[in-house]
Amino acid sequence: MTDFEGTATNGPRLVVISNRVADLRKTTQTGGLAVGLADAVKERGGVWFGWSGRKLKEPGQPKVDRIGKVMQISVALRPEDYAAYYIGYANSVLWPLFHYRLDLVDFRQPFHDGYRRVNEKFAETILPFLKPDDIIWVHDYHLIPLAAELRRRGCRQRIGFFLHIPFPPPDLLAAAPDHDWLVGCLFEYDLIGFQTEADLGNFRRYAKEQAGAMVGKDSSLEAAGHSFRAGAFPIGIDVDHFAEMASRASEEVAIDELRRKVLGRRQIIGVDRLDYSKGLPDRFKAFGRLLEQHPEIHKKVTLLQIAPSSRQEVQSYADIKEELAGLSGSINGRFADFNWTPIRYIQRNVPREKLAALFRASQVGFVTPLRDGMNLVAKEFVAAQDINDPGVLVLSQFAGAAEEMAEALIVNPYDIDDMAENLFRALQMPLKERQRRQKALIARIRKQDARAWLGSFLSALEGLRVTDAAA
Ligand code: GDG
Repeated sequence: MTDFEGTATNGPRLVVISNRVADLRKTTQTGGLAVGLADAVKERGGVWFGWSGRKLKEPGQPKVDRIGKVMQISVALRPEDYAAYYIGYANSVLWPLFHYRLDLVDFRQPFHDGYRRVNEKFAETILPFLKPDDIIWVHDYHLIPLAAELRRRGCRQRIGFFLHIPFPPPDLLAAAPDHDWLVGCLFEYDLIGFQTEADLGNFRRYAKEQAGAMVGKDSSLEAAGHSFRAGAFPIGIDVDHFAEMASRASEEVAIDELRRKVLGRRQIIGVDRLDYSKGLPDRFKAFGRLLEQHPEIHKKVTLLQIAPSSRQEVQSYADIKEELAGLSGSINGRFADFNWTPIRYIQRNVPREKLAALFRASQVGFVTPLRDGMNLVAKEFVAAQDINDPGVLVLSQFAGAAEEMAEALIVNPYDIDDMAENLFRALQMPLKERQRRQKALIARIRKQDARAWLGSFLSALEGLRVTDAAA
């Protein structure tokens, strides 16, 4: 153990708990949670606790590292716990369920048991590190029961929870055999944060209609003897930092851009973790439809799709990978020429700096999830644009980001024709209109950036009196 205690720059010490601890030594993170949180925690300081990413038969003691102002504590997981908790309950039950994909939910009792076991282990491990006036901020669907486990062990600190993914409507949630237990666990937090008003509405409806929660005068909720608050806190990005990265174009990207300019060719870009929630097959089909309906733009446009693999041990992720390889092959086979490949599909992780430059060098950002908590890529694309010649964002109505980004071209990701038409519209859009939309979008994402998100959630949590919180 170290004597370092995690220095907080202001207010009580912050203890962040998430499934994985991000590697704070790296300047680039992949995955929304790591991207959203890493900078904020590095700046404020505190403790970050989570799984180290290692699977060991004998996990041993937690590892404690000091990185800048942050004390990072991580534990390994037993392979069987990883299989039941992470691959099983988190990613084969909760992820599909919360993304409205009941067809992909694979509920099994051992998954549920493994999920509880790991949450108990997390609670036991972090408990000795906690100080009485810490505020604890738990992240995401992997750790819903953590507050209950901490409370059972006598923890009376304020505990907040932020759900990075959508919260489904009550009827849909009711398909999970243990839904009342799951939501009951959420009631143990003092503050529950959602990405959007829509998610918050779904949660409040469940709490009132299915769990008999009462609404207090100050709009707090009360259920199962606990009083708690719930709110919408849309996550943002560090806009200036991203814009700055984008304007430092990498040489490779600049050369590729120059080549396209010479050829009079435009680029549509998509960037996603390879996940069935991101709507990739229909996105490829929409690009194919665009080419089918507009032969005049053949050779004048390409789709660059970056989609690094994730969660490959889950069958539905392996399936989508195969489907996409087939689709891009058949669209390219149908339309390509010796000097034009319509879809460039990259399955590797691209460094963040290069991503930023690629966004700036693209004329259309194509972000079409079937369901998404927020979607940071939509915000990154806007942050990266040059106001003198900005690109156009085509955004799914089912991304949480659509609540804040009405000046994007909003599309239905299930409607291939609608997406194809809007791609065409984006490619034709006059400069004045692009600038008007860009100005409105950048102002909004700057106002609701990563710092504002962190600040609003933490001040809401800190604003709760300890006695309220511990009641
Ligand atoms: C969850 C919720 C919510 C992607 N490919 C590469 C790469 N990325 C980066 C993106 C972006 C992040 O990963 C993905 O964030 P998203 O928000 O789009 O999606 P999820 O990973 O599903 O995140 C989501 C988020 O949490 C935050 O609350 O918005 O709704 O599902 O930053 O740029 N980064 C690099 N190389 C890649 O190839 N470097």
